[in-house]
Amino acid sequence: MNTKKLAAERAVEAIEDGMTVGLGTGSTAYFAIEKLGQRVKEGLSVRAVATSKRSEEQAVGLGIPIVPFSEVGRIDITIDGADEVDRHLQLIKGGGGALLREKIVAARSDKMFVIVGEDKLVDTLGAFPLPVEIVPFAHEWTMDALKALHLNPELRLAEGEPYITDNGNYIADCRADSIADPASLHASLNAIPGVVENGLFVDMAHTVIVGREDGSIDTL
Ligand code: ABF
Repeated sequence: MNTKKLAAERAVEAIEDGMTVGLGTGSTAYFAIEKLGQRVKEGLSVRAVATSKRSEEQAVGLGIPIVPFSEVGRIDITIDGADEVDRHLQLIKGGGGALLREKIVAARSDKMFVIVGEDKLVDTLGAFPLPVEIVPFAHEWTMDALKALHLNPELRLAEGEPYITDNGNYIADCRADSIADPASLHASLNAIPGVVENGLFVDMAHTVIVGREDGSIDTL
C-alpha cells in the first residue's frame, strides 16, 4: 500500500476553486502535486507557491500556475510532508533540506495539512535527526553551540562536501534522541547566532492526514 499517496490525494480533495496553495517538498508532497496537477487539468483554478525549486519545477511541468511571493497575501492551504509527527501534532521536518522555506510558507498559511504514512507517527519526537539550518560563516562555532546543547550535531554532506540548501546555507543534523519539550528546544536553537531555523514545527500543523497500510486514512 502506498500510504504516502493515500494521504496526499486525500489532502488535495480539500483544495477549492480560487484558492492559493502552498506546495510542500519531498516524496509525499510529490504525490499531492501530481494530484493537484490532475485537478488543474480538469478545470480547477488555483495559484500556488512552492517550498523548493524541485516542487516548483514539478508544478510548472503539470501546468499549476506558480505566482511570485510578492503577489500573495495569505495562503489558504499548504500541503506538506513531515519526518516525524507526535500525538500533539508537533513535527520534525527538514530531512529533505527545505525546512526554512517550508516554515516560511507554513507560517503564512491559514491551514497546514501534513501528509504522512503511518510510519511517521511517534510518541515522542527525536528519533529522527533534527535538521537545523545554519549559515556557512563561522559554522564551526555554531556547531559548537549545538554541541553545548548535547545535540551531537553532524554537518550534512553531499558527495563529501557540505550540503547546500536552496538558501545557500548548511544543515546540521542533530541527534536529541528524545525531545521532551519541542517548544523549549525550538526557542533555544533559534537563539543561537548562526542558526537560521530549525526543523521543529511547533503548533503549526492544522490537520495531519495519515495513510495506513490497510488502506484506511486517519485525520488527526
Ligand atoms: C518534507 O519532506 C520535509 O520537511 C520532510 O523532511 C520530508 C518528508 O519526506 P517524505 O515525504 O519524502 O517522506 O516535507
